[in-house]
Amino acid sequence: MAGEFVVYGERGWGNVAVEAGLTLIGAPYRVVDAGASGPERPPQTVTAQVPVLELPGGEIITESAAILIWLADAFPQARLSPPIDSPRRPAFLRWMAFVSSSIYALYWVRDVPGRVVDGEAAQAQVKTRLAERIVRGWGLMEAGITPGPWLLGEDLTVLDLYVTVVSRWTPRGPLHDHIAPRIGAVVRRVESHPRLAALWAERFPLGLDPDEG
Ligand SMILES: N[C@@H](CCC(=O)N[C@@H](CS)C(=O)NCC(=O)O)C(=O)O
Repeated sequence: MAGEFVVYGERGWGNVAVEAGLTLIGAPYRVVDAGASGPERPPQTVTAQVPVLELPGGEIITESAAILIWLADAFPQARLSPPIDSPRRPAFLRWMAFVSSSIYALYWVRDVPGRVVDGEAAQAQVKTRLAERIVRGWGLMEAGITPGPWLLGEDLTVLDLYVTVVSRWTPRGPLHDHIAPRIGAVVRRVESHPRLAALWAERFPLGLDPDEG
């Protein structure tokens, strides 16, 4: 596919997984700052959230999991997803959807509990409960996969990129060391991937902990 992609997003937010995918694919792209401090979010989206990927032809894709799956399928030579007839395809789709719906989606409330409840005490409780739920989600995934070097075995996929970004949000340290150590080991491998090191340093350095994301 010729032409440039445009990624709308912010440092440390879910769009960094999309940037990682495009980097491994080797496709040309530019990033538009559409985060808290950036200019307006792309008006084409329903939720006004990022990531948003604009294709070279101008079409828009939203939803991080959909974007990553589409990219992997559109560039099969990059081998970033198990092919449709692979025995690993069901697990790939299952965990991509799980990370999106059972973990990532919770941050919309966890980061700003005032979106759903009033009062300091209630908001603190919602924050705690959702943190527990997020931890439980990672625990379920840890128990449900048998990683090789990468989460689905021998080949790195966009699931590894997605999990690396989403699992870096709270509670990163305990999560990677204790709650989901096998996932943590894969995340460290993704973080030190030679073709991604520069991206992580610039777009999601360790120590950057966007409370929203
Ligand atoms: N379901 C969406 C969630 C996207 C999302 O929560 N994005 C965050 C950044 S990581 C965002 O835009 N936050 C700002 C807001 O919700 O206003 C997806 O998977 O792409």
